[in-house]
Amino acid sequence: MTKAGGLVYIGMGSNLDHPVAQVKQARREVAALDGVREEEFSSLYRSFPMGPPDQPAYINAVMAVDTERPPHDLLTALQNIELAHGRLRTGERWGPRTLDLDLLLYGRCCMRSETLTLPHYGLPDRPFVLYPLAEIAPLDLLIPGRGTLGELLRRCPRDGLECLEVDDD
Ligand code: A4P
Ligand code: MG
Repeated sequence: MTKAGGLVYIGMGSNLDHPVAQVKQARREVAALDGVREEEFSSLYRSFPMGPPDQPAYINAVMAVDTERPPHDLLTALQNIELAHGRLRTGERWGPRTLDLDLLLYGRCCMRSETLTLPHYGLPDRPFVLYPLAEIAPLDLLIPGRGTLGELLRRCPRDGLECLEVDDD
């Protein structure tokens, strides 16, 4: 269990080079990290791109893990997985990507450092984060500084978000 208490939630997104396979593979790789145990994994969702519209639809999912690895160390491990998936940082804001792994929540930890903001700044108003999260987390989950997951969800239209499948492999 994290020192901050509670689980760690990781948001996954991909819209290049077989996004469904990218996300499924990333799930296995995160679960195989030292000191990390998978607790839950949401369905896969298809979402309209946030950002430049001339890019493919995204596949998104959320994973819950239990870990004692500290937040920055875990972020580095996630970024290494992104790199292994051929992630290129072109500088285009919200541009297309093979794999994006965001640390959404780390228990009840709140922090803002040069490289890590917790909770993730986009969590409160992104349907492709909130709906998968609500599938695997209780609606009374406290998002530090933002209220409960249920409250955020009520204010967030689905925006065409589509649940693809129950992912049980
Ligand atoms: N960083 C700070 N806090 C965190 C955190 N909690 N988790 C820093 C992960 N990273 C965090 O990220 C930029 C920097 O954020 C990192 O160096 C890290 O130290 P990045 O992955 O290099 O770039 P990015 O992901 O393009 O930037 P940004 O602004 O974080 O984008 P988002 O919020 O990840 O959004 N549309 C749909 N439908 N679905 C998506 O998943 N994703 C994005 C990217 C755009 N449009 C999308 C989706
Ligand atoms: Mg990111």
